[in-house]
Amino acid sequence: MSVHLSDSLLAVLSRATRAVAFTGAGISAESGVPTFRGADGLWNKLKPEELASMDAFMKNPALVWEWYVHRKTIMAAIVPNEGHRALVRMERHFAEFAVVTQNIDNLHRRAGSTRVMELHGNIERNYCMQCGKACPDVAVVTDRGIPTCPACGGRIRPDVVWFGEMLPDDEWEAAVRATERAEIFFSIGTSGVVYPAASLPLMARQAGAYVVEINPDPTPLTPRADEFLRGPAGMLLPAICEELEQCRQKRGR
Ligand code: BV8
Ligand code: ZN
Repeated sequence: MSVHLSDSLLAVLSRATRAVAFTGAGISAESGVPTFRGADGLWNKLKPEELASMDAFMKNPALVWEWYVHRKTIMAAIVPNEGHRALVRMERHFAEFAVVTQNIDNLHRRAGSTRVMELHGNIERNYCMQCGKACPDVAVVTDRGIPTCPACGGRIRPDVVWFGEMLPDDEWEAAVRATERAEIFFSIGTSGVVYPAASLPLMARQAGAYVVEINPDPTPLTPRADEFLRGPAGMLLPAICEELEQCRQKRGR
């Protein structure tokens, strides 16, 4: 499907060598993962502070595990969509290309993206809160209480970043480095309300990147982006890829 891209975006696509794709729950919506704040949003039914926080887990670990088991079940049943696959194609056309994601669904890696920074962790990983042991294949049977560590008996938790928790240093620092080097920065399917992740698009702009927002709805970033492409990522990202590949062919690269 052809999409009209502005001359300024085409000019940047034809010369940029370093790019970042910053993604939120919206890029996984077309795979069937409910977003957080949309009409079918997870948070609408469940409040983040009631579930995605250490307090919630200490207060009611079984409830929190029940929510994560529900989401693990959804995420195990879905596959990457055209938007994820377009980012894998895009990667080949830049000397430096990073996917910086807020998502914990592992869909970028499963699609084949090779440089993925997971700012908020990954639902497929769990670890022991006592000894830190990774417990990847923990069988969470919430009606028999919550899983405990085979090595020390400590409580096991999902390896995700809860509200009030610091982001993993290495992922965050790598994301900031890539953002500051980017010549083009795509902000894809995020409502831009969760910090510090939401500060990346503006950091990119300040560092001189051309910031392109892809979302069916405007967000707080929209007025400050260089370009707002209104629509679903699964349609817009493949169209951008087409243009990119044509630019590269014209330039014989
Ligand atoms: C931190 C993992 C430093 C878990 C998530 C008080 C105390 C402490 C901190 C704070 C505080 N007040 C504020 C903060 C900061 C807080 C924060 O930002 N709160 C917000 C809500 C105000 N941040 C933190 O706590 C962070 N840590 O600050 O540490 C610190 C430490 C101690 C004390 C002080 C400071 C940690 C934040 C990480 C939270 N964990 N996830 C889990 O998933 O279970 S956040 C969660 O929200 C997900 O990661 C999600 O990705 C993220 C952002 O949401 P979006 O991805 O944007 O999803 P959303 O549904 O909102 O939007 C979807 C968009 O897609 C929409 O715009 C929609 O239009 C669009 N869309 C829909 N369909 C499509 C589409 N787009 C394209 N195509 C489509 N087809
Ligand atoms: Zn342990």
